[in-house]
Amino acid sequence: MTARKVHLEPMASPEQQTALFAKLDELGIAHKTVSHEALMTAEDVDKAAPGAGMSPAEGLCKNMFLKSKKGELFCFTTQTANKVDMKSVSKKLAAPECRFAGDEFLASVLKVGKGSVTPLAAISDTEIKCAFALDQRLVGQAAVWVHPLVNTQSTCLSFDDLVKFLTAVGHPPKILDFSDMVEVAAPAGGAPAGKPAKPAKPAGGGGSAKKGGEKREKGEGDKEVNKETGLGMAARKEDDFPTWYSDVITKSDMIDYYDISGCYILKPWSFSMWEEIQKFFDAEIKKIGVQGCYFPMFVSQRALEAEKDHIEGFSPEVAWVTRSGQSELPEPIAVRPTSETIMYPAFAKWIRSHRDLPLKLNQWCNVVRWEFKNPTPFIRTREFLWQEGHTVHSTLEAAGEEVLEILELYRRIYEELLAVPVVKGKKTEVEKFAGGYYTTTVEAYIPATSRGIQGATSHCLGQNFGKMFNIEFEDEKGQKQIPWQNSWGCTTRSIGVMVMVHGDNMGLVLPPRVAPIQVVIVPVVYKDSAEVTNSAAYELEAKLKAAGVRVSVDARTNYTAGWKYNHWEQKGVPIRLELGPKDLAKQQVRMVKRIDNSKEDVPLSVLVPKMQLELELIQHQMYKNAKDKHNQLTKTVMKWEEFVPALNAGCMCLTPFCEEVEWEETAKKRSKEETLAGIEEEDNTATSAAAKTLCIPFDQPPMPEGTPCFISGKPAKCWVLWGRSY
Ligand code: 86X
Repeated sequence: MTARKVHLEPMASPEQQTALFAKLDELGIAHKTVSHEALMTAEDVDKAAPGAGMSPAEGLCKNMFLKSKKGELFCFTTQTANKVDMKSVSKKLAAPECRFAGDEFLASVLKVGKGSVTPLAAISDTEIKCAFALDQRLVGQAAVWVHPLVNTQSTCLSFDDLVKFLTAVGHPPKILDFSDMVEVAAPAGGAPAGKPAKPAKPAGGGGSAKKGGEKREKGEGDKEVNKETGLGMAARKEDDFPTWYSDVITKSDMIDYYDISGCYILKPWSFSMWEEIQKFFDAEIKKIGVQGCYFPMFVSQRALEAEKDHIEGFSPEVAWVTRSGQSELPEPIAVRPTSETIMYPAFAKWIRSHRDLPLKLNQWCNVVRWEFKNPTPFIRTREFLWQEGHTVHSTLEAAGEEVLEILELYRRIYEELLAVPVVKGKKTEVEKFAGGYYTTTVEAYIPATSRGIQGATSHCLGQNFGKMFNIEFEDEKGQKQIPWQNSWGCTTRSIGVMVMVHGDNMGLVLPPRVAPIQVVIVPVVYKDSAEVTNSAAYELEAKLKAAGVRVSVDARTNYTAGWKYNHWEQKGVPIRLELGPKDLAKQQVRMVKRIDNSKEDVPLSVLVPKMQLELELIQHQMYKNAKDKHNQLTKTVMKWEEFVPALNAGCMCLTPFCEEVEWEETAKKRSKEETLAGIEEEDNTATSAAAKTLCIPFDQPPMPEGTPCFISGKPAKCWVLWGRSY
C-alpha cells in the first residue's frame, strides 16, 4: 500500500484514548483495535480494510458531523456502503438544512481531529452539545468498525455494545430509519437498460463473505439512488407516466423491445401472467360448453371482403402478405385482425340443424392490427394475444344470456385475478361494434393518466353475420332460420392495465393470483452459516410449494441480500421472506409485504397457513385500494358546466343522458373544444382532450322522474359513464 500524506491536524491525545478503552472495559464491552494509515474518507476505509484485517466489509462505518440551521450538532454513523445524502439525513434527524459542521466544532466538542469523526467521541462531549445518531441498517450487527478517536486506528465492537456505550456516556443514540428510501441498482456503466447492475461486492465466494451481524434494511453498497428522482424508477409515476411505465415493464423483466414498431417481446415474467388468465378463463368457458379450436391466421382478400361493410373502417389496419421470397403471391393474403371472416364460412358449412346448436368455439391466438396511433406495450400493440370466442345460438335469448355470462368472467379476470375494478355495461350506439347488435364491456380506469380503458368486450352480433355468411339452421318445425351469434374477446392489454393501476415508484406490484412468484425467500448468508441458512430456506420452499404457493429461493451467491430485496421489489413479488441465522435461532422468518413494505416476524411453525392467508389478504387489499380510488374518481355530474372541470380534475363522469347520437357527438366535440381552449397549444391531440362514453353501466342509480339530460336538457333515459380514454 502506498504511503499517504498524514494530515497534521489536531489529534485526540493518547490519554483520551486510554480513557475511552477503560470505559469500554468498564462496561464489559468486547473490543478489538487495529492500526492503519490515516483514513480520511469512506473510500479510504473500504480500500484499507482488508489489508488492515478489518472484516467483514459490511461493518465498516463512515460518520457525518453535522450542524443544523439552528446550530444543533449531530454525529451520524452509517456503513461506508450506504449512500446517504445530506437532505435525507436532515429530514430523518428532523433538523432543518444540515451542513457539515466546521472543524472548530470537531476540535471543541468531539475533541478529535479532521477525518476522525466517530461515535466513540461521545465520551468527550461531556456537555452534551452533540446528539448521536445511527443508521438503522446497522442494527443487530455483530461487527461495527469505528475510529477510537484517531483515524490511524479502527476499533471493532458490536452494534449493541455501541448503543450501550453511547447510552452510558449520556448520549443514547437516535436510530434513523432509511427503509423508506428506495435505493436501486443503477445500471452500471455499460449495463443494458433494464438489467440490474452487477453488485460491486459479491456476497458469497471469495474472502469478503459477510459474517457477524445480520442486517435488516437495504443498504448494500451496490445500490444507487437515482440521481434525479431519489427513487428506483427512472421517473415518478405521477411526474412522467410514460417513462415510468416503460421503466417498470423493462426493469421487472416483463417486456423487451423489438425492432418493429408496435411489437414487443413478452418475457416469461409477463407471459406467465397471461397463462394464469388463460388457465382461469379457459376452465370457466369449458364449464359452459365452449370448445377450443384453432383457425388459420391468414385470410384471403375475397373472404375478408365478404363482410365489407364493417371491415371498411378497419381496412387501413389490415396487414398483407404479398410476397414469398422474391416472387409476388398470385393474390395477397391478409393476416387476421380478428377471425369472423375466417371462421364464419366454416360455420355456414357445419351448421345445418338446430341439433348443431349451440356451437361454442374459442381460440387463443395472436392477431395483427397495423395501427398508427402511438403504440404502448400491452395497451396498444400491432400484434397482440387474445382469446376470441365465437358462438352460435338458435335464439336471441340464449345468445343474450351467454353475452352476460362471458362478461361476468371478464369482470372476474379483472377484479379477482388482476385486482382491477371495472364497470360492466353496455356500449352506446356510437361506441358499439358496428357489425353487431349490441356490445357489452368491462371498463377500467387508470387514475395516473385519468383515462378510461376498455377491458374486454362481449358482443351480441344478432343475425347480421348469419345473413352475410349464409349461416342457416332448420328449427324443430323444419323451418330455415338465421341463428343468433355472439363474439367476445379479451387481450393481453389486461396485463398493461394491471401494471398501470398497481405499479408504484419502486416498480411493479403484483396481485398474488397472477404473480409468477408469490413468495421469494432470501437467505441472508454469512460465511460460516451459509449452508445451514440455505438448506433451511429450501426446506421452507418445499413446504410452501407442497401447499400450492408459488415460491422461490434466491440463493444466488453473486448478489447481496440487499440487491435481491430491491430486485424482487421491482418485479412486484407480493411477499419477501428474509431468513438469517438469528431468525433461524428464533425459529422465525422476517416477512416483508410489497404492497406497503410492512414487516413482521413469522414463526416457522405457522408459515404455510400464514402465507396462504397473507396472499389472500394482499389480493383483497389491492382490489380495495384500487376500488376506493376508482370510486373517488367517479363523479356524478348533473349539468354541462361541471363536466369538463370534473374531467380536468381527473375524474370519470356519471351523467343523466338522453341517449341521442347527436348529443353524444356534441359532448365529445364540446369537451374537446373547452379543454383545448383552457390549455396551451402543445398536447392538443384530439383523442386526449375529448371525452367519450365508456358505457351505460348495468348498475344504474335511481333516476328521479323528470331528470334532465346533462347536455341536451331533454328527459334523461339513463346514467352514462364518460371519460377521456385510451
Ligand atoms: C371488431 C369484433 C370481435 C371477436 C371482438 O371484439 C371480440 C373478438 N371479434 C372485432 N373488429 C374488427 O372486426 C376489425 C376488423 C378489421 Cl379488418 C380490423 F383491421 C380491425 C378490427 N378491429 C375490431
